[in-house]
Amino acid sequence: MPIARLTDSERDALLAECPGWSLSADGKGIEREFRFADFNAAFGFMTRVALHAEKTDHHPEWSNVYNRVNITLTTHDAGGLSARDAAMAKAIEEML
Ligand code: H2B
Repeated sequence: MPIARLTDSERDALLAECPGWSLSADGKGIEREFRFADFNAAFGFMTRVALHAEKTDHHPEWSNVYNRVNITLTTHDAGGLSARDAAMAKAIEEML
C-alpha cells in the first residue's frame, strides 16, 4: 500500500518538534547523530530501537562506531519522509 509523503509544512513542523534532527542532504530523510558513554550504552540504545523497528515494521538506516550512532529515517515505500518517520523519531527520543 502506498504511504503518503509529508507535505513541506508537515516536514517543517516535524523538524521543529524534533530538536537535533535535520533534513538529510537529499531531502528524503531526517538524520541525527547520538553519542553515548561507551559502546555498551550505544548498543543498548540500538537494541531498543531495533525491537521497536521490528514491532512497527519501520527500520532505520544507521551506522555505529564505538559510542556513536548515526541514524537516518526515511520511508522507502514513500520515496521520502512520511508519518512513520515522525513516529519513529519521537519514539527514539523516548529511548535515550
Ligand atoms: N522501513 C523503512 N524505513 N521504510 C519502508 O518503506 C519500510 C521499512 N517498509 N520497513 C517496510 C519495512 C516494508 O518493506 C515491509 C514489507 O512492510
